Amino acid sequence: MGFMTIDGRKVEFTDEKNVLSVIRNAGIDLPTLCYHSELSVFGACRLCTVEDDRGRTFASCSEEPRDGMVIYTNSGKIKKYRKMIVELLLSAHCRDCTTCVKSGECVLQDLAHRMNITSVRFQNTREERPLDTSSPALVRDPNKCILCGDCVRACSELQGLGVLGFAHRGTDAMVMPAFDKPLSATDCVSCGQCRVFCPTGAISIKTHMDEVWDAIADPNTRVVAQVAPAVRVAVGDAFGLTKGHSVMGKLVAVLHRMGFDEVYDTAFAADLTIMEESKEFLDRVEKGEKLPLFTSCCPAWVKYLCDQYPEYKDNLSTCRSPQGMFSAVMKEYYRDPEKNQGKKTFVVSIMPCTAKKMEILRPNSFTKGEQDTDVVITTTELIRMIRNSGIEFSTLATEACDMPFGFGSGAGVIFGVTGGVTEAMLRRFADRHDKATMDSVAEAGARGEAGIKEFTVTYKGTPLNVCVVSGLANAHTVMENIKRGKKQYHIVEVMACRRGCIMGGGQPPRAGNRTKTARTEGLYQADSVTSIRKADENPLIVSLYDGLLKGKVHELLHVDEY
Ligand code: HC1
Ligand code: SF4
Repeated sequence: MGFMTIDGRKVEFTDEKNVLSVIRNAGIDLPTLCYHSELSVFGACRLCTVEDDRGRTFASCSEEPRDGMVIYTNSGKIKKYRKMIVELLLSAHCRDCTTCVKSGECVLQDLAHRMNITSVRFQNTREERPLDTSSPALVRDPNKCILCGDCVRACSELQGLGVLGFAHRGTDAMVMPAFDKPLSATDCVSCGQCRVFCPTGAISIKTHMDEVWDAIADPNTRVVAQVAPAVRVAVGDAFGLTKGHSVMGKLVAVLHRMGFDEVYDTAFAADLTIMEESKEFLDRVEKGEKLPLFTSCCPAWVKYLCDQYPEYKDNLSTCRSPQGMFSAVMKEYYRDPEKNQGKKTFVVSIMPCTAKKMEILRPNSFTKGEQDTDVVITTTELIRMIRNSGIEFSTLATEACDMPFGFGSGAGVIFGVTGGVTEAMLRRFADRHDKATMDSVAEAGARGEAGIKEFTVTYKGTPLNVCVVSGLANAHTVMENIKRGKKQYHIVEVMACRRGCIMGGGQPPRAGNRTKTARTEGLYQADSVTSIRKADENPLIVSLYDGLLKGKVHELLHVDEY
């Protein structure tokens, strides 16, 4: 513990790792473009520069706090300096703010407002560069890059992939994939973490909102929505509601009002996934083959494994993701002419994830040669569409999902947080469904924010080694341990994004620790108020196996190969 003086006020500090954190904890929102607590310190943007009592200026993100320090965060010199940095960044930046997809969420735009920059004194000497639209999920616009390196560090430090890097020097410096290859020709898995960390519009979501509005406008099309678990806890705060609280009932209402014919919960299909994946798992344990079983619901992880560890492809569960299962079942339901009444069915999947846009194009997630999910929109696009519709979201009365697929158990809801798939499967293995049983499953070891969690459970006398992973850099560690024989697991759950889908690449960005915790707690809370908390007790699932799925389980719910 120590004390420093910040702008004339004595401030205590304890274990903050840099002066910037002490300043922010003291209630001063010092701007930064390149600082993120979960990434390494880069010190490139210099916006967090402060001055000490000897007139020395330094970047507060890269300075350790020391007892007795005297700091000024807003001296005349610092203010001028900070404004100049932003002006220089703006001078080399495409400034089509009104039409930029990041407008309203752009940190650079915010800073320009905050510093009252109404004109830029310097000329842009950078040549205009073409956009990279090759990825199914993201658009890279080099003209909006400010060289903060956030995307570079997110891709290499969190995902262990290093798809993006710095090229050239001086005023020619650029961020790009190696040899300026298009993203689609790299190891990119479309996870969108680079986009989450990008403070400007240099990496943005490839949007599909217009396709959805067009389908809604077509009277011959039945537009069906499925809403992923993690979406419900990331929308409310955009409309002034409590951060992290589930707004599923309002989402159903707003989607109906926007013109969707039917609205469903992907948690219903997550229940289906649990039924299939647990069966597949027990079968493999009995035969002692293809272990560990790797979960397959995260498309970024599936692509990572197929690209980096193809020798383990057979270990992936053959289950389609809940998104894929839902759309296959939905399309099959409306193949019946009596039900479709001559209308085309258009399935819109609302996801926290950019990689889901890639998953729907994978030929192994088609049924009868047809694409099951027509369009994926992310949470960020959904929020924009709600604003576009002008509907007052915060005051909407809640509504329930439609039938016949309108209910997901609590087990399906917790899929959206790391460890959720495992916990849902352990609930399935439990004989009882009372609170004490559910609580003991919750304490088995799947919960918590750690990137790698390991524990052992016993099922019918057999000890099962479980590993729960989030973040692909952590997946790399686990895969190397498995490959070298250092670890033996029976099941490995992997979600590509740290903390799971709640922090997916399509969620509203700039989520701090409070938001991450609120989203996690929001999903566990939504689960705890559900009376059916086991996938196998969802009555809609039970009747589906006796009806539509008869003889079609493999065709609709599994992939033939990866
Ligand atoms: Fe996910 Fe899943 S949990 S992958 O994180 O298995 O995207 O929310 O929809 O498909 O259910 C995402 C979330 C989501 C699938 C489910
Ligand atoms: Fe890297 Fe993911 Fe961005 Fe692709 S989408 S460049 S894998 S961070």
